[in-house]
Amino acid sequence: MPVDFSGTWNLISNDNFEGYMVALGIDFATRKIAKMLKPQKVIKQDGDSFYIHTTSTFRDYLLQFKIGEEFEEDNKGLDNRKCKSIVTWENDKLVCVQTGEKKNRGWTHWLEGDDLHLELRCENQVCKQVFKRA
Ligand code: VLP
Repeated sequence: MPVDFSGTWNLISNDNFEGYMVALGIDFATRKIAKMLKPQKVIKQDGDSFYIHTTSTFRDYLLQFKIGEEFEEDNKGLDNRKCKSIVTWENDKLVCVQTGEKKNRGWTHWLEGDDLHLELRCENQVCKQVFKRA
């Protein structure tokens, strides 16, 4: 039985989001707004199919994928760069590699106790987010 990430999750900490956004080329004004946000994630996991909806008062981002199937990701409302993404299991961690213009881009989700963790990577920057169940 794989880990089940399903649920509604609220952000409680966000380490080096600024560095991650700078690496993505997000402009100053957008970064100022974005770093004040407390996004919520709604995750639906059904076998190999995932729905991850990140919502905030400013912008939303919906990602749907199947494990092991590469897809085109548009990052609309984020940095708007297109990339080829693939998500796989590495033990109990969900690992996404986002291949495109930015080197070393991707993210990893895992559960630790009752918390949802997310590491966001771009170039030499790592942002670490923690969410609690709503
Ligand atoms: C862009 C960078 C903030 C900042 C401007 C807009 C959506 C894993 C993965 C699923 C993400 C979240 C990406 C955050 C990048 C912000 C708007 C913030 C709310 O999550 O769960 O896509 O990549």
